[in-house]
Amino acid sequence: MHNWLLRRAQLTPEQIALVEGVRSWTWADVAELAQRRASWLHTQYPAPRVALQATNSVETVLWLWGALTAGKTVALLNPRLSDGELAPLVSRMGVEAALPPLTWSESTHSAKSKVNPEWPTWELDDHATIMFTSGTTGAPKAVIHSFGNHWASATASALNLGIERDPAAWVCAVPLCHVSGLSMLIKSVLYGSTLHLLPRFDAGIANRLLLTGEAGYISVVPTMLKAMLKDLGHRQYPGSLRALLLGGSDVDPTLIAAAEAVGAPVIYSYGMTETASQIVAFPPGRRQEAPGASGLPLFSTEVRVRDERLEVRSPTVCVGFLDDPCAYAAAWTQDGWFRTNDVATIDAHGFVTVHARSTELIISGGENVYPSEVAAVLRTFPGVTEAVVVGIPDDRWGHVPAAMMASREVVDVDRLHRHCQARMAGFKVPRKLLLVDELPRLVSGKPDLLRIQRELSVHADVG
Ligand code: S0N
Ligand code: AMP
Ligand code: MG
Ligand code: MG
Ligand code: MG
Repeated sequence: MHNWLLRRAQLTPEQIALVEGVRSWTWADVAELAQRRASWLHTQYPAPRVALQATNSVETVLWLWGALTAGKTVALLNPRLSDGELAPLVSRMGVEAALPPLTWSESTHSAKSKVNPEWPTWELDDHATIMFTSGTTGAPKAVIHSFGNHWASATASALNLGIERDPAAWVCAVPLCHVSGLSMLIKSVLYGSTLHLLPRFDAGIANRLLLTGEAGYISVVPTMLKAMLKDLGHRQYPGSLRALLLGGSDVDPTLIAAAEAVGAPVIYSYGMTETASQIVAFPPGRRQEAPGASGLPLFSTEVRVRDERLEVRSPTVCVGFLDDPCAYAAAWTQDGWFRTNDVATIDAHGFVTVHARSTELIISGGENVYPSEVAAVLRTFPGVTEAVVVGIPDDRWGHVPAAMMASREVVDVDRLHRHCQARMAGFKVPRKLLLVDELPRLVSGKPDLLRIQRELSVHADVG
Protein backbone atom coordinates (compact mmCIF):
# COMPACT_ATOMS: atom_id res chain seq x y z
CA MET A 1 0.00 0.00 0.00
CA HIS A 2 1.36 3.40 -0.98
CA ASN A 3 1.44 6.49 1.25
CA TRP A 4 -2.14 7.82 1.18
CA LEU A 5 -1.21 11.46 1.67
CA LEU A 6 1.32 11.52 -1.16
CA ARG A 7 -1.10 9.73 -3.49
CA ARG A 8 -3.89 12.16 -2.57
CA ALA A 9 -1.57 15.10 -3.26
CA GLN A 10 -0.77 13.57 -6.65
CA LEU A 11 -4.45 13.08 -7.50
CA THR A 12 -5.99 16.37 -6.32
CA PRO A 13 -3.10 18.69 -5.42
CA GLU A 14 -5.02 21.98 -5.67
CA GLN A 15 -8.13 20.97 -3.77
CA ILE A 16 -8.57 22.16 -0.22
CA ALA A 17 -7.53 19.55 2.32
CA LEU A 18 -7.82 21.45 5.55
CA VAL A 19 -9.52 24.58 6.85
CA GLU A 20 -8.91 26.09 10.26
CA GLY A 21 -10.53 29.47 10.90
CA VAL A 22 -9.61 31.73 8.00
CA ARG A 23 -6.59 29.65 6.93
CA SER A 24 -6.67 26.77 4.46
CA TRP A 25 -4.23 24.24 3.01
CA THR A 26 -4.36 22.32 -0.27
CA TRP A 27 -3.33 18.67 -0.48
CA ALA A 28 -0.06 19.82 -2.06
CA ASP A 29 0.51 22.12 0.96
CA VAL A 30 -0.22 19.37 3.46
CA ALA A 31 2.04 16.90 1.65
CA GLU A 32 4.87 19.45 1.53
CA LEU A 33 4.58 20.46 5.20
CA ALA A 34 4.18 16.87 6.35
CA GLN A 35 7.28 15.80 4.42
CA ARG A 36 9.36 18.50 6.12
CA ARG A 37 8.38 17.00 9.43
CA ALA A 38 9.04 13.53 8.05
CA SER A 39 12.56 14.62 7.01
CA TRP A 40 13.22 16.03 10.45
CA LEU A 41 12.03 12.84 12.12
CA HIS A 42 13.98 10.73 9.66
CA THR A 43 17.27 12.46 10.55
CA GLN A 44 16.72 13.49 14.20
CA TYR A 45 14.40 10.96 15.70
CA PRO A 46 15.41 7.29 15.45
CA ALA A 47 12.66 5.85 17.74
CA PRO A 48 9.97 3.87 15.91
CA ARG A 49 7.11 5.63 17.71
CA VAL A 50 6.14 9.21 18.36
CA ALA A 51 3.56 10.52 20.80
CA LEU A 52 1.46 13.55 19.96
CA GLN A 53 -0.36 15.80 22.41
CA ALA A 54 -3.28 15.53 20.05
CA THR A 55 -4.96 18.91 20.28
CA ASN A 56 -7.29 19.70 17.35
CA SER A 57 -4.74 21.74 15.49
CA VAL A 58 -3.11 21.86 12.09
CA GLU A 59 0.18 20.97 13.83
CA THR A 60 -1.31 17.67 15.02
CA VAL A 61 -2.44 16.88 11.48
CA LEU A 62 0.95 17.76 9.94
CA TRP A 63 2.95 15.81 12.54
CA LEU A 64 0.65 12.84 12.23
CA TRP A 65 1.06 12.64 8.43
CA GLY A 66 4.74 13.53 8.76
CA ALA A 67 5.43 10.76 11.25
CA LEU A 68 3.42 8.20 9.25
CA THR A 69 5.31 9.26 6.12
CA ALA A 70 8.62 8.67 7.95
CA GLY A 71 7.41 5.17 8.85
CA LYS A 72 6.70 5.85 12.53
CA THR A 73 3.74 4.68 14.58
CA VAL A 74 1.89 7.60 16.11
CA ALA A 75 0.37 7.57 19.60
CA LEU A 76 -2.36 10.19 20.00
CA LEU A 77 -2.63 11.43 23.58
CA ASN A 78 -5.70 13.09 25.06
CA PRO A 79 -4.74 16.68 25.97
CA ARG A 80 -7.43 16.70 28.67
CA LEU A 81 -5.43 14.25 30.79
CA SER A 82 -3.43 15.54 33.77
CA ASP A 83 0.38 15.47 33.66
CA GLY A 84 0.32 12.60 36.14
CA GLU A 85 -1.98 10.61 33.85
CA LEU A 86 0.03 11.39 30.70
CA ALA A 87 3.51 10.56 32.01
CA PRO A 88 3.07 6.79 32.29
CA LEU A 89 1.44 6.63 28.85
CA VAL A 90 4.34 8.50 27.25
CA SER A 91 6.86 6.23 28.94
CA ARG A 92 4.98 3.10 27.84
CA MET A 93 5.34 4.33 24.26
CA GLY A 94 9.11 4.27 24.62
CA VAL A 95 9.34 7.92 23.60
CA GLU A 96 10.96 10.72 25.52
CA ALA A 97 8.38 13.46 25.13
CA ALA A 98 5.31 14.32 23.15
CA LEU A 99 5.80 16.18 19.86
CA PRO A 100 6.04 18.80 18.46
CA PRO A 101 9.59 18.99 19.77
CA LEU A 102 11.05 22.25 21.01
CA THR A 103 13.98 22.04 18.62
CA TRP A 104 11.82 22.05 15.50
CA SER A 105 11.14 25.26 13.64
CA GLU A 106 9.34 25.73 10.33
CA SER A 107 11.78 28.40 9.15
CA THR A 108 14.82 26.14 9.42
CA HIS A 109 13.07 23.37 7.53
CA SER A 110 11.70 25.19 4.54
CA ALA A 111 14.19 23.93 1.98
CA LYS A 112 12.51 21.48 -0.37
CA SER A 113 15.88 19.76 -0.79
CA LYS A 114 15.38 18.25 2.64
CA VAL A 115 12.52 16.16 1.31
CA ASN A 116 13.38 12.51 0.98
CA PRO A 117 11.56 11.11 -2.05
CA GLU A 118 12.04 7.50 -0.92
CA TRP A 119 9.56 7.29 1.88
CA PRO A 120 8.67 3.78 3.04
CA THR A 121 5.50 2.23 1.68
CA TRP A 122 2.69 1.46 4.06
CA GLU A 123 1.74 -2.19 4.45
CA LEU A 124 -1.88 -2.79 5.41
CA ASP A 125 -0.81 -4.54 8.60
CA ASP A 126 1.83 -1.96 9.57
CA HIS A 127 1.06 -0.27 12.88
CA ALA A 128 -0.24 3.21 12.08
CA THR A 129 -1.67 4.70 15.26
CA ILE A 130 -2.03 4.01 18.96
CA MET A 131 -4.85 5.25 21.17
CA PHE A 132 -5.43 4.66 24.84
CA THR A 133 -8.67 3.26 26.18
CA SER A 134 -9.19 1.51 29.50
CA GLY A 135 -10.86 -1.72 30.35
CA THR A 136 -13.04 -1.80 33.44
CA THR A 137 -9.92 -2.68 35.43
CA GLY A 138 -6.21 -1.96 35.19
CA ALA A 139 -4.16 0.57 33.27
CA PRO A 140 -5.46 1.96 29.96
CA LYS A 141 -4.87 -0.34 26.99
CA ALA A 142 -2.74 0.98 24.15
CA VAL A 143 -4.89 0.07 21.13
CA ILE A 144 -2.87 -0.42 17.95
CA HIS A 145 -4.57 0.42 14.65
CA SER A 146 -3.05 -0.78 11.42
CA PHE A 147 -3.39 1.07 8.13
CA GLY A 148 -5.70 -1.78 7.13
CA ASN A 149 -7.98 -1.05 10.09
CA HIS A 150 -8.32 2.60 9.07
CA TRP A 151 -8.74 1.68 5.41
CA ALA A 152 -11.51 -0.81 6.21
CA SER A 153 -13.26 1.67 8.50
CA ALA A 154 -13.27 4.52 5.97
CA THR A 155 -14.45 2.11 3.27
CA ALA A 156 -17.27 0.63 5.33
CA SER A 157 -18.52 4.08 6.29
CA ALA A 158 -18.46 5.25 2.65
CA LEU A 159 -20.42 2.17 1.62
CA ASN A 160 -23.06 3.09 4.18
CA LEU A 161 -23.25 6.82 3.46
CA GLY A 162 -22.87 6.55 -0.31
CA ILE A 163 -20.01 7.59 -2.57
CA GLU A 164 -19.98 11.09 -3.99
CA ARG A 165 -18.10 12.39 -7.00
CA ASP A 166 -17.32 15.73 -5.35
CA PRO A 167 -17.50 14.85 -1.68
CA ALA A 168 -18.90 17.52 0.64
CA ALA A 169 -16.65 18.79 3.43
CA TRP A 170 -16.60 17.34 6.95
CA VAL A 171 -16.60 19.28 10.20
CA CYS A 172 -14.16 17.84 12.73
CA ALA A 173 -15.28 19.14 16.13
CA VAL A 174 -14.57 15.91 17.99
CA PRO A 175 -11.05 15.30 19.30
CA LEU A 176 -8.32 13.93 17.03
CA CYS A 177 -7.19 11.86 20.03
CA HIS A 178 -10.34 9.74 19.62
CA VAL A 179 -11.26 7.61 16.62
CA SER A 180 -14.33 9.79 16.17
CA GLY A 181 -11.94 12.57 15.08
CA LEU A 182 -9.05 10.57 13.65
CA SER A 183 -11.39 8.56 11.39
CA MET A 184 -12.53 11.84 9.79
CA LEU A 185 -8.95 12.81 9.06
CA ILE A 186 -8.37 9.41 7.43
CA LYS A 187 -11.59 9.76 5.42
CA SER A 188 -10.50 13.18 4.19
CA VAL A 189 -7.32 11.78 2.63
CA LEU A 190 -9.01 8.68 1.18
CA TYR A 191 -12.17 10.40 -0.10
CA GLY A 192 -10.39 13.63 -1.05
CA SER A 193 -12.79 15.68 1.05
CA THR A 194 -12.10 18.95 2.85
CA LEU A 195 -11.82 18.85 6.63
CA HIS A 196 -12.91 21.87 8.67
CA LEU A 197 -10.92 21.52 11.85
CA LEU A 198 -12.36 23.15 14.98
CA PRO A 199 -9.75 23.72 17.73
CA ARG A 200 -12.56 23.18 20.19
CA PHE A 201 -16.21 22.35 19.84
CA ASP A 202 -18.37 25.40 19.28
CA ALA A 203 -22.05 24.74 18.50
CA GLY A 204 -22.45 28.10 16.73
CA ILE A 205 -19.49 27.56 14.41
CA ALA A 206 -20.47 23.96 13.66
CA ASN A 207 -24.02 25.06 12.81
CA ARG A 208 -22.80 27.93 10.64
CA LEU A 209 -20.66 25.58 8.53
CA LEU A 210 -23.63 23.23 8.06
CA LEU A 211 -26.23 25.97 7.49
CA THR A 212 -24.17 27.78 4.84
CA GLY A 213 -23.49 24.52 3.03
CA GLU A 214 -19.72 24.93 3.48
CA ALA A 215 -19.78 21.46 5.02
CA GLY A 216 -22.12 18.48 4.53
CA TYR A 217 -20.97 16.06 7.22
CA ILE A 218 -20.29 16.21 10.93
CA SER A 219 -19.63 13.66 13.68
CA VAL A 220 -20.92 14.38 17.17
CA VAL A 221 -21.59 12.81 20.54
CA PRO A 222 -25.01 13.41 22.18
CA THR A 223 -23.75 16.29 24.38
CA MET A 224 -22.65 18.16 21.25
CA LEU A 225 -25.88 17.47 19.37
CA LYS A 226 -27.89 18.87 22.28
CA ALA A 227 -25.83 22.07 22.23
CA MET A 228 -26.22 22.36 18.45
CA LEU A 229 -30.01 22.00 18.58
CA LYS A 230 -30.17 24.65 21.28
CA ASP A 231 -28.04 27.01 19.18
CA LEU A 232 -30.12 26.24 16.08
CA GLY A 233 -33.28 27.65 17.65
CA HIS A 234 -36.03 27.85 15.05
CA ARG A 235 -33.78 27.36 12.04
CA GLN A 236 -33.73 24.15 9.96
CA TYR A 237 -30.74 22.30 8.51
CA PRO A 238 -30.54 22.57 4.71
CA GLY A 239 -30.55 19.71 2.19
CA SER A 240 -26.78 20.16 1.80
CA LEU A 241 -26.37 18.45 5.19
CA ARG A 242 -25.81 14.87 4.00
CA ALA A 243 -25.23 13.17 7.34
CA LEU A 244 -24.82 13.91 10.99
CA LEU A 245 -22.94 10.97 12.48
CA LEU A 246 -23.97 10.41 16.07
CA GLY A 247 -22.18 7.98 18.34
CA GLY A 248 -19.81 7.49 21.25
CA SER A 249 -22.44 6.44 23.78
CA ASP A 250 -26.05 5.43 24.13
CA VAL A 251 -28.45 8.15 23.07
CA ASP A 252 -31.92 9.11 24.19
CA PRO A 253 -34.05 8.38 21.06
CA THR A 254 -35.98 11.62 21.64
CA LEU A 255 -32.76 13.56 20.96
CA ILE A 256 -32.42 11.84 17.60
CA ALA A 257 -36.08 12.55 16.82
CA ALA A 258 -35.59 16.23 17.71
CA ALA A 259 -32.61 16.45 15.35
CA GLU A 260 -34.51 14.73 12.55
CA ALA A 261 -37.39 17.16 13.06
CA VAL A 262 -35.10 20.08 12.14
CA GLY A 263 -33.80 18.38 9.02
CA ALA A 264 -30.68 16.58 10.30
CA PRO A 265 -30.14 13.22 8.56
CA VAL A 266 -28.85 11.46 11.70
CA ILE A 267 -26.72 8.36 11.22
CA TYR A 268 -26.69 6.80 14.65
CA SER A 269 -23.89 4.33 15.23
CA TYR A 270 -22.10 2.07 17.67
CA GLY A 271 -18.35 1.75 17.69
CA MET A 272 -15.29 1.83 19.86
CA THR A 273 -11.62 2.69 19.83
CA GLU A 274 -10.77 -0.97 19.34
CA THR A 275 -12.85 -1.11 16.13
CA ALA A 276 -11.33 2.05 14.62
CA SER A 277 -14.76 3.82 14.87
CA GLN A 278 -18.31 2.71 14.02
CA ILE A 279 -18.99 -0.92 13.11
CA VAL A 280 -22.77 -0.82 13.50
CA ALA A 281 -24.82 2.04 12.06
CA PHE A 282 -28.16 2.83 10.52
CA PRO A 283 -28.26 2.97 6.76
CA PRO A 284 -29.69 6.37 5.72
CA GLY A 285 -33.43 6.56 6.31
CA ARG A 286 -33.86 3.25 8.13
CA ARG A 287 -33.86 4.27 11.79
CA GLN A 288 -37.65 4.02 12.07
CA GLU A 289 -37.39 0.25 11.57
CA ALA A 290 -35.71 -0.16 14.97
CA PRO A 291 -35.80 3.14 16.88
CA GLY A 292 -34.13 1.80 20.05
CA ALA A 293 -31.28 0.04 18.24
CA SER A 294 -27.82 1.22 17.15
CA GLY A 295 -28.15 -0.03 13.57
CA LEU A 296 -26.95 -2.83 11.32
CA PRO A 297 -23.39 -4.13 11.02
CA LEU A 298 -21.47 -2.24 8.34
CA PHE A 299 -19.97 -4.01 5.33
CA SER A 300 -17.20 -6.48 6.31
CA THR A 301 -18.32 -6.59 9.95
CA GLU A 302 -19.82 -9.68 11.55
CA VAL A 303 -21.44 -9.59 14.98
CA ARG A 304 -22.74 -12.19 17.39
CA VAL A 305 -23.77 -12.30 21.05
CA ARG A 306 -22.10 -14.69 23.51
CA ASP A 307 -22.80 -14.61 27.25
CA GLU A 308 -24.91 -11.49 26.60
CA ARG A 309 -21.85 -9.60 25.26
CA LEU A 310 -21.36 -8.43 21.72
CA GLU A 311 -18.53 -10.08 19.77
CA VAL A 312 -17.14 -8.72 16.52
CA ARG A 313 -15.17 -9.98 13.56
CA SER A 314 -14.11 -7.25 11.20
CA PRO A 315 -11.06 -5.92 9.33
CA THR A 316 -11.51 -2.78 11.43
CA VAL A 317 -10.81 -4.58 14.73
CA CYS A 318 -7.45 -3.40 16.05
CA VAL A 319 -4.41 -5.63 15.64
CA GLY A 320 -3.90 -5.74 19.42
CA PHE A 321 -2.64 -3.88 22.45
CA LEU A 322 0.94 -2.68 22.81
CA ASP A 323 2.99 -4.94 25.09
CA ASP A 324 -0.07 -6.45 26.72
CA PRO A 325 -0.44 -10.16 25.84
CA CYS A 326 -2.81 -10.80 28.76
CA ALA A 327 -5.29 -8.19 27.63
CA TYR A 328 -4.98 -9.58 24.10
CA ALA A 329 -5.72 -13.11 25.23
CA ALA A 330 -8.72 -11.94 27.21
CA ALA A 331 -10.19 -9.90 24.37
CA TRP A 332 -10.03 -12.39 21.49
CA THR A 333 -11.66 -15.83 21.26
CA GLN A 334 -9.71 -18.78 19.87
CA ASP A 335 -11.51 -18.42 16.56
CA GLY A 336 -10.73 -14.73 16.13
CA TRP A 337 -13.79 -12.94 17.49
CA PHE A 338 -13.14 -9.74 19.40
CA ARG A 339 -15.04 -9.62 22.68
CA THR A 340 -16.50 -6.22 23.42
CA ASN A 341 -17.56 -5.64 26.98
CA ASP A 342 -20.95 -4.41 25.82
CA VAL A 343 -24.21 -6.15 26.65
CA ALA A 344 -26.18 -6.34 23.43
CA THR A 345 -29.04 -8.05 21.64
CA ILE A 346 -29.52 -8.71 17.92
CA ASP A 347 -33.06 -8.90 16.54
CA ALA A 348 -34.41 -11.12 13.76
CA HIS A 349 -33.57 -8.50 11.11
CA GLY A 350 -30.01 -8.10 12.37
CA PHE A 351 -30.45 -4.77 14.16
CA VAL A 352 -28.05 -4.52 17.09
CA THR A 353 -29.09 -2.91 20.37
CA VAL A 354 -26.34 -2.05 22.87
CA HIS A 355 -27.45 -1.72 26.48
CA ALA A 356 -25.51 0.86 28.50
CA ARG A 357 -24.27 -0.08 31.99
CA SER A 358 -23.27 3.04 33.88
CA THR A 359 -21.79 1.17 36.85
CA GLU A 360 -18.98 -0.34 34.72
CA LEU A 361 -18.00 2.17 32.07
CA ILE A 362 -19.25 5.73 32.57
CA ILE A 363 -19.45 7.81 29.40
CA SER A 364 -19.52 11.53 30.12
CA GLY A 365 -19.92 13.72 27.06
CA GLY A 366 -18.22 11.02 24.97
CA GLU A 367 -15.22 10.69 27.31
CA ASN A 368 -14.80 7.39 29.14
CA VAL A 369 -14.50 7.30 32.90
CA TYR A 370 -13.48 4.03 34.53
CA PRO A 371 -14.97 3.82 38.03
CA SER A 372 -12.13 1.72 39.40
CA GLU A 373 -9.50 4.23 38.23
CA VAL A 374 -11.28 7.11 39.98
CA ALA A 375 -11.94 5.02 43.10
CA ALA A 376 -8.22 4.20 43.33
CA VAL A 377 -7.37 7.91 43.43
CA LEU A 378 -10.04 8.53 46.11
CA ARG A 379 -8.57 5.76 48.27
CA THR A 380 -5.17 7.48 48.29
CA PHE A 381 -6.73 10.35 50.28
CA PRO A 382 -6.08 10.15 54.03
CA GLY A 383 -9.09 8.82 55.95
CA VAL A 384 -10.85 7.23 52.96
CA THR A 385 -10.89 3.47 53.50
CA GLU A 386 -13.28 2.39 50.75
CA ALA A 387 -14.58 4.13 47.65
CA VAL A 388 -17.18 3.21 45.04
CA VAL A 389 -17.69 5.26 41.88
CA VAL A 390 -20.81 5.00 39.71
CA GLY A 391 -22.37 6.98 36.88
CA ILE A 392 -25.44 9.06 37.56
CA PRO A 393 -27.64 10.65 34.89
CA ASP A 394 -26.84 14.21 33.88
CA ASP A 395 -28.73 16.47 31.46
CA ARG A 396 -25.67 17.88 29.76
CA TRP A 397 -23.13 15.04 29.82
CA GLY A 398 -25.39 11.96 29.73
CA HIS A 399 -23.74 10.49 32.81
CA VAL A 400 -21.21 11.87 35.30
CA PRO A 401 -19.14 10.05 37.92
CA ALA A 402 -20.20 10.25 41.57
CA ALA A 403 -18.53 8.64 44.57
CA MET A 404 -19.57 7.13 47.87
CA MET A 405 -16.78 6.52 50.35
CA ALA A 406 -16.48 4.87 53.72
CA SER A 407 -14.50 6.64 56.41
CA ARG A 408 -14.18 6.41 60.18
CA GLU A 409 -12.75 9.90 60.53
CA VAL A 410 -13.65 13.42 59.44
CA VAL A 411 -12.65 14.02 55.81
CA ASP A 412 -12.41 17.52 54.33
CA VAL A 413 -14.51 17.18 51.17
CA ASP A 414 -13.16 20.37 49.56
CA ARG A 415 -9.60 19.15 49.95
CA LEU A 416 -10.62 15.74 48.61
CA HIS A 417 -12.15 17.48 45.57
CA ARG A 418 -8.92 19.43 44.94
CA HIS A 419 -6.97 16.18 45.38
CA CYS A 420 -8.99 14.75 42.47
CA GLN A 421 -8.69 17.88 40.31
CA ALA A 422 -4.90 17.81 40.60
CA ARG A 423 -4.65 14.16 39.61
CA MET A 424 -7.17 13.52 36.86
CA ALA A 425 -8.76 14.99 33.76
CA GLY A 426 -11.69 17.30 34.59
CA PHE A 427 -14.28 14.89 33.15
CA LYS A 428 -13.22 12.17 35.63
CA VAL A 429 -13.58 14.26 38.79
CA PRO A 430 -16.67 13.00 40.69
CA ARG A 431 -19.49 15.56 40.70
CA LYS A 432 -20.67 14.23 44.04
CA LEU A 433 -18.61 13.05 47.00
CA LEU A 434 -20.60 11.35 49.74
CA LEU A 435 -18.96 10.05 52.92
CA VAL A 436 -20.68 7.36 54.97
CA ASP A 437 -19.73 5.13 57.91
CA GLU A 438 -20.48 1.94 55.99
CA LEU A 439 -21.19 1.33 52.29
CA PRO A 440 -24.58 -0.27 51.58
CA ARG A 441 -24.00 -3.94 50.73
CA LEU A 442 -25.75 -6.87 49.10
CA VAL A 443 -26.06 -10.15 51.02
CA SER A 444 -23.03 -11.33 49.05
CA GLY A 445 -21.01 -8.59 50.76
CA LYS A 446 -20.41 -6.65 47.54
CA PRO A 447 -21.32 -2.94 47.50
CA ASP A 448 -24.94 -2.44 46.44
CA LEU A 449 -24.26 -0.38 43.31
CA LEU A 450 -27.89 0.31 42.46
CA ARG A 451 -28.61 1.65 45.92
CA ILE A 452 -25.39 3.70 45.86
CA GLN A 453 -26.43 5.09 42.50
CA ARG A 454 -29.90 6.01 43.86
CA GLU A 455 -28.48 7.70 46.95
CA LEU A 456 -25.90 9.64 44.97
CA SER A 457 -28.50 10.81 42.43
CA VAL A 458 -30.27 12.84 45.13
CA HIS A 459 -27.07 13.99 46.90
CA ALA A 460 -25.81 17.57 46.36
CA ASP A 461 -22.99 18.39 43.89
CA VAL A 462 -19.56 19.14 45.27
CA GLY A 463 -17.97 22.56 44.77
C1 S0N B 1 -18.47 17.39 24.62
C2 S0N B 1 -17.18 18.19 24.54
C3 S0N B 1 -17.10 18.94 23.22
C4 S0N B 1 -17.20 19.20 25.70
O1 S0N B 1 -16.08 19.96 25.66
P1 S0N B 1 -16.10 21.58 25.71
O2 S0N B 1 -17.50 22.08 25.59
O3 S0N B 1 -15.10 22.05 24.72
O4 S0N B 1 -15.61 21.85 27.19
P2 S0N B 1 -14.32 22.65 27.65
O5 S0N B 1 -14.52 24.08 27.34
O6 S0N B 1 -13.10 22.01 27.14
O7 S0N B 1 -14.40 22.42 29.22
C5 S0N B 1 -15.40 23.05 30.02
C6 S0N B 1 -15.60 22.22 31.27
O8 S0N B 1 -16.24 21.02 30.92
C7 S0N B 1 -15.47 19.91 31.34
N1 S0N B 1 -15.63 18.86 30.33
C8 S0N B 1 -15.16 18.85 29.08
N2 S0N B 1 -15.54 17.72 28.47
C9 S0N B 1 -16.24 17.02 29.38
C10 S0N B 1 -16.87 15.77 29.35
N3 S0N B 1 -16.84 15.02 28.22
N4 S0N B 1 -17.51 15.34 30.46
C11 S0N B 1 -17.54 16.10 31.58
N5 S0N B 1 -16.95 17.29 31.68
C12 S0N B 1 -16.30 17.74 30.58
C13 S0N B 1 -14.06 20.41 31.42
O9 S0N B 1 -13.29 19.62 32.30
C14 S0N B 1 -14.29 21.81 31.94
O10 S0N B 1 -14.53 21.77 33.31
P3 S0N B 1 -13.40 22.20 34.39
O11 S0N B 1 -13.04 23.60 34.03
O12 S0N B 1 -14.09 22.03 35.70
O13 S0N B 1 -12.27 21.22 34.17
C15 S0N B 1 -15.92 17.28 24.70
O14 S0N B 1 -15.97 16.59 25.92
C16 S0N B 1 -15.78 16.35 23.56
O15 S0N B 1 -15.15 16.66 22.57
N6 S0N B 1 -16.40 15.13 23.64
C17 S0N B 1 -16.40 14.14 22.59
C18 S0N B 1 -15.36 13.07 22.77
C19 S0N B 1 -15.52 11.99 21.68
O16 S0N B 1 -15.38 12.26 20.52
N7 S0N B 1 -15.84 10.79 22.10
C20 S0N B 1 -16.06 9.66 21.21
C21 S0N B 1 -15.12 8.51 21.59
N8 S0N B 1 -15.54 7.30 20.93
C22 S0N B 1 -15.18 7.01 19.71
O17 S0N B 1 -14.42 7.74 19.13
C23 S0N B 1 -15.80 5.77 19.03
C24 S0N B 1 -17.10 6.14 18.35
C25 S0N B 1 -16.89 6.91 17.08
O18 S0N B 1 -15.93 6.68 16.40
C26 S0N B 1 -17.82 8.01 16.73
C27 S0N B 1 -18.36 8.82 17.73
C28 S0N B 1 -19.18 9.88 17.40
C29 S0N B 1 -19.53 10.12 16.08
C30 S0N B 1 -18.99 9.30 15.06
C31 S0N B 1 -18.14 8.25 15.38
C32 S0N B 1 -17.65 7.38 14.27
O19 S0N B 1 -17.86 6.18 14.35
O20 S0N B 1 -17.11 7.88 13.28
P1 AMP C 1 -14.39 4.22 23.35
O1 AMP C 1 -13.46 3.25 23.97
O2 AMP C 1 -14.25 5.59 23.86
O3 AMP C 1 -14.36 4.14 21.87
O4 AMP C 1 -15.87 3.82 23.82
C1 AMP C 1 -16.50 2.69 23.28
C2 AMP C 1 -17.68 2.36 24.12
O5 AMP C 1 -18.71 3.37 24.01
C3 AMP C 1 -18.38 1.09 23.68
O6 AMP C 1 -17.70 -0.06 24.14
C4 AMP C 1 -19.75 1.28 24.28
O7 AMP C 1 -19.74 0.92 25.65
C5 AMP C 1 -19.99 2.77 24.17
N1 AMP C 1 -20.83 3.08 22.99
C6 AMP C 1 -20.43 3.54 21.80
N2 AMP C 1 -21.48 3.68 20.96
C7 AMP C 1 -22.57 3.29 21.64
C8 AMP C 1 -23.96 3.15 21.32
N3 AMP C 1 -24.45 3.49 20.14
N4 AMP C 1 -24.79 2.70 22.30
C9 AMP C 1 -24.32 2.36 23.50
N5 AMP C 1 -23.03 2.44 23.85
C10 AMP C 1 -22.15 2.90 22.94
MG1 MG D 1 6.52 -0.34 5.93
MG1 MG E 1 -13.04 1.70 25.14
MG1 MG F 1 -15.88 7.03 24.85
